[in-house]
Amino acid sequence: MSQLVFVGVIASARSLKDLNAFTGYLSVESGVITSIGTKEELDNQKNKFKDFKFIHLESNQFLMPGLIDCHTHAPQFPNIGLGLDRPLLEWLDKYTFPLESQYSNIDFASSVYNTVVQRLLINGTTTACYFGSLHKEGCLELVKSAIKYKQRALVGKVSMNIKNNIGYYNDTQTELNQTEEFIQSVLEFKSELVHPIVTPRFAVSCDHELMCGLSKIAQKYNCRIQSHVSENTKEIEHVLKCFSECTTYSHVYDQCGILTKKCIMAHAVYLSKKEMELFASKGVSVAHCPASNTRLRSGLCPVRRLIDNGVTVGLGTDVSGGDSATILDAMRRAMDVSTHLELLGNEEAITWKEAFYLATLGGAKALNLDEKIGNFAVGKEFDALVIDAYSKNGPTDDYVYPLPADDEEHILNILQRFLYVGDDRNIVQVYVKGEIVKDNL
Ligand code: XAN
Repeated sequence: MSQLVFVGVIASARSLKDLNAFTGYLSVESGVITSIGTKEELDNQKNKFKDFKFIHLESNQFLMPGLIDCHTHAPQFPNIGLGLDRPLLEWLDKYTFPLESQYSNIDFASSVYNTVVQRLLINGTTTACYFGSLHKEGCLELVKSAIKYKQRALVGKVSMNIKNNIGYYNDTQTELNQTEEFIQSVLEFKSELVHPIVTPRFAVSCDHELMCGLSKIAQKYNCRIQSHVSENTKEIEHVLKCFSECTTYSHVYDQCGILTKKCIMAHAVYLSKKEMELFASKGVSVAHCPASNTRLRSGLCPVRRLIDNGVTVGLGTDVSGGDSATILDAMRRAMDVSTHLELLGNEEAITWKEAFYLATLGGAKALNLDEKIGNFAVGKEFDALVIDAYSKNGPTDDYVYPLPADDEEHILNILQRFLYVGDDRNIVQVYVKGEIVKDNL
């Protein structure tokens, strides 16, 4: 594996409020970041790097951590941009379950998943947390695609045991057996990048017994576990009717042992303060999915309130309830929803710097991967993007206005341009663990 030194603008979040952007260098050896510093520090130790490949970034280019998608449904990609005219529960029955039920066909699964993984990598998603479908073998195709194209991924075989009108569910014992077999098969790949995640779909599709069994499997294999919570008011009503002993939706999961620090819950639009405090105290993370919350008319997730209550938050594209495969879109939608809530007098909008954090280090924390990825620090694995804020044929023309007063202002300009206006054309290189997976430089 090559030894690299990047020289130029480097941007990475230290925390929600601290975006570190400077001109300097970063070195990588065997996929791991080995040093970061100023240009002067590099000049003083040139000899040390004589066998390294140098990548000198141009003035409108910068290096940033890879984007992290904390919640997306790989089998739903063939539906992207379709059927968004129904609320959640109708949408699932009419569009989503019929498509997902097709993944008993391995060839179909393999071809869709190869395309999905490549699409996400092109868009700079170096880590994705995937929902698969009900099918163990189909989901293994997703694992193979992520390994083949070198994406970091958590892959879940979806579990459901409540009847629906197209027979897209299994009995409890089949679900528990297949989940365990799926985990064992994924572990047999011995991939450093791809890991299994236990995936009860949500409390509308799973009963108490199944959810308790799945949480035990997650504990046995020390796996992460993911589901959906409080996305839509009709969904919440339905869940509280089915689990009448529970006072809140979160309580339904808590009584099954699902709410742990290895748990990622998508949506969380309608959590009460008490539920947020429960999430914070148990270390449960939220994958904020603003695109699907809007498209399926589910609601406006109060992301600032979640953060202020101590909940760890990352971003999810949530295709195909969400209509975009890129976390750049999720950043903008998160800022928009938060701004709408500010306009309604409900919360202070998140800033673009905070959106950058949520898409990188926040996501890594939400997935419990922040010891390895999420920002640039010596010892972390090198998942990164080279961005050209004004790439040829890209969405932004270089008017060079406002004229930057100094280097610092220029850095803020190119970062903002990319965050607010950029797309995959601006992402000229993508690295996962030091290996290049997209190269348009
Ligand atoms: N709840 C869900 N929400 C969503 O946006 N997409 C889904 O596939 C799903 N399943 C349960």
